[in-house]
Amino acid sequence: MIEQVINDFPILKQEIRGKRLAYLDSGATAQKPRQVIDAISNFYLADNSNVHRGVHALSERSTALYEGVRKKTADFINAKSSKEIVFVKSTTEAINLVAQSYLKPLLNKGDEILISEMAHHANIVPWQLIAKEKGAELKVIPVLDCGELDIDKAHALMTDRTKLLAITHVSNVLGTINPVKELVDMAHAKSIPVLIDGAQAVLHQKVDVQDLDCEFYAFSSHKMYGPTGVGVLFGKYEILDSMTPYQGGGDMIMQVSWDKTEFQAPPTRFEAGTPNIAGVIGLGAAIEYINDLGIDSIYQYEQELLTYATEKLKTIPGLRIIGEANHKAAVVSFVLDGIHPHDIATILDVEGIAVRAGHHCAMPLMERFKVPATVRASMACYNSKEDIDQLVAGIKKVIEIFS
Ligand code: 7TS
Repeated sequence: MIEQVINDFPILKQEIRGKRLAYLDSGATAQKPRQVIDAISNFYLADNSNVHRGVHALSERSTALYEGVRKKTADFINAKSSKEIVFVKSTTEAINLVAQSYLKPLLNKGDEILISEMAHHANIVPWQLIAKEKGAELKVIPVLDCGELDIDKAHALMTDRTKLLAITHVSNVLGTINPVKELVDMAHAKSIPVLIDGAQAVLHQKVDVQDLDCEFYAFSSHKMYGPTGVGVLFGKYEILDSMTPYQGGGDMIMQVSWDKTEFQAPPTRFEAGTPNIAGVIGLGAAIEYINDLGIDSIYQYEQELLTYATEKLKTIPGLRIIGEANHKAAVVSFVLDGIHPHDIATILDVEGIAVRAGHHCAMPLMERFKVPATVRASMACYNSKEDIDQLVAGIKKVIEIFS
């Protein structure tokens, strides 16, 4: 796979500080293949116009392209209909939309929102905001030492006061792939709706929202080889149709008078104002790119890299991997005895290696593992064993410098 793929990512061919670039920070944002960059620039060169507005040819063309990506996105996650796909700016915005338009109106004093200890802040803070406003409470599913969710505790924490389970599909820190289908079934048995944060899942493995049967699924284009500024909220149509928008403006209305406003049907109801049209076109190209490579091949390839990286890293004395779940995506977080993660990342950078060091927007999880931060190497389809070897050599250099 790698020989074919690497040529599609011109950015990866540069040197950083005179060293070969090993980009191991796809968890923060993935690089974009030429196909995505070309789709965006071709849109501006040939098709640019606002959508859903004009009757002129360019507007019809851009509307068709934009709506075409909605269909492509629906097919990508096997949604029943493209009407279940809302374009937003990010996973963060998708979760805020559900918090404000779906859950807040349903929430009463004493109600509970169930999240997990491995949640990204994007799947914590929107719930905290509405819980505070409505006198509701956040309940947290604990993470076991191995980095897996405590499923028994999850079960016990689902009560008749639980109004939503908001769960991470793949942890951006631990790499854990959670048993989301099992959790959805468990929640549904107690009539609890489920939102899945799929920001770190969609680029690594096949997602089928009909099979999962979740009420909502959120993800970001930029983590799956698409541009920044576009996110997707999948919602079951009947639920989207029951929701009142929390942002108003152009395009989302049927009729506006001084007395009242009638809204469009979903998904338009939730897309106030001019959307990120070129970004959505780019997302369409990213989906095509993934489909062409084959998501199952990507999964297999990345699993090989993960195994290779884990084995190599484990041979380094003083290195501790945080997150050793049985079922993991290609993400490895680690700490080194006596060396701060920021120092590690700074020295690795000098060696041409891009990793993220910090709390990864998961501060409660850092507290859980009693570390201030971790170093995270996150992989994608364009990485190779050479990148891992470079990382391992870089870490050995760090240890040498600090010894
Ligand atoms: N959920 C998870 C699991 C994430 O990893 C991220 C971003 C988000 C939500 C938010 O996505 P956004 O596109 O709205 O920002 N995670 C990371 C990361 O791990 N490093 O940088 C961003």
